[in-house]
Amino acid sequence: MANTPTPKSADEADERKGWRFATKDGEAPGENVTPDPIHPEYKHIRELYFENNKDYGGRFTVPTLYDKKQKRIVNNESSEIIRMFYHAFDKLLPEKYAKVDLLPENLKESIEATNEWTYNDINNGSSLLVVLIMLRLLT
Ligand SMILES: N[C@@H](CCC(=O)N[C@@H](CS)C(=O)NCC(=O)O)C(=O)O
Repeated sequence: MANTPTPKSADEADERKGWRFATKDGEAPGENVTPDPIHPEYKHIRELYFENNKDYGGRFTVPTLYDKKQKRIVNNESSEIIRMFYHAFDKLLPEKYAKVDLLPENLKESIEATNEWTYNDINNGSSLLVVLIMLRLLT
């Protein structure tokens, strides 16, 4: 997507502030890495989380689906965002893109099954995998 801010993982210099945006003056590897066009002054994803909730106490995760008009994160759950992308934004797209069906009826069952598997065994299973690798390395 054009003008999509691409958060980079935090490094030690970020003092563990989490995912960061490229900044105008900072290094920005990759042709699609740009500052956040809505808040070019923001350095970290966490600033989006605090924007409407100064007391936010959760994790500062990506992906985040951000509403530019309401200026707020509307969803940060990948399994829900991916389902919204099937059709929720069709009206905003040029016709040639809107008519691309990302959830064709004949593939619906297998797509949903793959989403389920990915969510349970990869997204939420990765912590378990790390623990298993660590146990293996320590024993
Ligand atoms: N429930 C979320 C979790 C997303 C998630 O854990 N994202 C990771 C990157 S893949 C993240 O941003 N981690 C940063 C952190 O936990 O501080 C989803 O699946 O969308």
